[in-house]
Amino acid sequence: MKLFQHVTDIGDLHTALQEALEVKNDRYAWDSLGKNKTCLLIFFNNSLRTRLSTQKAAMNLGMNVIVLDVNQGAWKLETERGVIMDGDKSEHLLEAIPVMGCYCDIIGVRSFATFQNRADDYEERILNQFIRYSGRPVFFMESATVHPLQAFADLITIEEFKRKERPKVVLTWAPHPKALPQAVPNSFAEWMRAADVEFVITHPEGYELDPQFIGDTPVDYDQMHAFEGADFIYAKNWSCPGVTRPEQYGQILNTDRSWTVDDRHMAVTDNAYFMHCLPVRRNMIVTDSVIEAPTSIVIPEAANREISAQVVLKRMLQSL
Ligand code: AN0
Ligand code: CP
Repeated sequence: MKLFQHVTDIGDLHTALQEALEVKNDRYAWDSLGKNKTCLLIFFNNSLRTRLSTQKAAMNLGMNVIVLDVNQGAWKLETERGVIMDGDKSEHLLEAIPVMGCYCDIIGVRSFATFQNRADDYEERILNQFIRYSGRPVFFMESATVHPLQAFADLITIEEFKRKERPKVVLTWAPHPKALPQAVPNSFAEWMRAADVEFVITHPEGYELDPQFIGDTPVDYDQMHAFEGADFIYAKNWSCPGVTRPEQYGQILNTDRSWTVDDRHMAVTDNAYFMHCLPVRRNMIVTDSVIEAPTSIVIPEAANREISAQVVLKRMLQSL
């Protein structure tokens, strides 16, 4: 595997889940696969889980790991071509990327949506430059539009906890004080459509996700109705995707706290498990009571980030 961006990059999902299970059963079984191989993790944004779980996954495989926080200690990078660099940016991404490629065998990159312009974010300008100019396999650690390591870990978690063959999985929007990207819901939708689940999305009007990710997934504007009989509730905030009105891209259109997932919501589900990618703002996205309930599986979900990252790194190492 040379690229990990979309669900299609992982190939057959049954095989991938089987491999995830094998890795989870004995995560040190491939500890010489990464000998003398270096994994470089580039962060343009903050992270707790992605940073730690991906390092751990690489170490399980015997790799060396270098982590760079671009905004702490590296030169400020220009990303646009053709700019006269007489401002505060000392280096261009077009030199920085091939240089980074010189020091590693595999590169992971986190670079969130900037919300300045929908087209730029949805074209994945930054990550595509890493793919073109690094000369290395690239895996996305949350880009402007996708967070595939999260979605893969979410799928592994659903597989582990499901009580019926084809569970009902509901992705629900929930309120948040800051404008957040659509990467997590986009990837979650993409992966759930490929999985054997009944998938439903609920959000207030105006928050319609891009059809390239949700396809023909049913969207219910009535949150309580969508929750009925659910086996998994997957909460997440996202800002306006600007599908029909690009000028609204990245805006907060709704702050209605009746969308906060609480016991009233969970009561109409089929004793559903609660999921969230974390970090989560309590009593905005979900109440203390729901996230602390025995049906909350946010911690095992986060633990599976090590497993999804290890499967991806293992496959990349095997195809070097
Ligand atoms: C980010 C987001 O919503 O995309 C990262 C989540 C994994 N969340 C925040 O910035 C709070
Ligand atoms: N879920 C997730 O990606 O968390 P971090 O932003 O802490 O890496």
